[in-house]
Amino acid sequence: VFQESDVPGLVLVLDEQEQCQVVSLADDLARSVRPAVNHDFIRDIPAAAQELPVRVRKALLLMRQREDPAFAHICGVRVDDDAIGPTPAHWHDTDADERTMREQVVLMLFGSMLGELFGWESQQEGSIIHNVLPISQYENTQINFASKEPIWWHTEDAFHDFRPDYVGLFCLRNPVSAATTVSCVSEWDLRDPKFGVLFEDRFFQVPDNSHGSCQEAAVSPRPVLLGDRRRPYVCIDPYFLKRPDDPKIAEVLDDFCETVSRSLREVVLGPGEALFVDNYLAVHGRQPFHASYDGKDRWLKRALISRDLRRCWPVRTKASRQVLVGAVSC
Ligand SMILES: O=C(O)CCC(=O)C(=O)O
Ligand SMILES: [Fe+2]
Repeated sequence: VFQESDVPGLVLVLDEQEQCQVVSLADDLARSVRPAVNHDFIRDIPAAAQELPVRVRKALLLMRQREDPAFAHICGVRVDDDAIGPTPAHWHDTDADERTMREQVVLMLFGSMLGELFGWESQQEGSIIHNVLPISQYENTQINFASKEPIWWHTEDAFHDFRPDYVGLFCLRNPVSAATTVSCVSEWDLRDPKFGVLFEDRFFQVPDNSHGSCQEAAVSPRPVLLGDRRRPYVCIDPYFLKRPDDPKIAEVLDDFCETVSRSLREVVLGPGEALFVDNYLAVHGRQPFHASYDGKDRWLKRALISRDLRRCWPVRTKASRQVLVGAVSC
């Protein structure tokens, strides 16, 4: 059924009929939500998603139920480049949000097959759908608004106990073919017993820049690998991980990072393509690219998805069950 590749990911190319089905479903919903996505609307999405093409539902449900594939690349939704208008200069642009309602709805529909969408209070003002676009002020910063600086591969929100189970990206435009990078746990040779130390609670992961500058926030030690030794889950953002004091442990960590980097692949998202990454079974990042700040730059929408928001009750905000306390500001 699917165009299976020889990698631990799945590629699904929608046919003509499926494309129309997705777009008309999204358009109907988008019309009812203008001008802004609100939480009542998001709660209606899972029921509407039952009307997605069966191949899309099967692919994403497979990813959720079997925990394999570790990522899904879904291609074929048409994006009208004129209708979405210029790439905004900042993530906070309500006009741009309105122009891209259809695309946001597609991302929500697809994402809801994997779980519940949520936002962080400390990130893009609690938005459920994020903008990923270059902002000149962050050109050289380790954040998804960067362009000259690569985004080192990472687990999304690795510092947080209630990090997303999946990260969903939907590409609006990518004129310079900047690549998203992905590497999957199943590709890493971790048989060497030395990697056992990575399962121990000894690593200090601080919040990344997207949650504001809280580098000094108190964090408790945690493992980099968890679960079954033969098929572990991963949780690491090396750029924001404190270097272990013990040189032997630091060396194991370096070897681990090298192992991950060796199997890093590039996925170039084109307009209308979505990528869902299992945030426990794969890491992702992005290659650097040239930003022009001319309204035509690369522009993605992003969603964070939890398999179960109920377990996130300790960090629920008053505002909504779907907005969680991220990094505590300092
Ligand atoms: O821009 C991309 O392709 C991915 C960036 C990223 O890591 C993110 O937004 O979480
Ligand atoms: Fe990321």
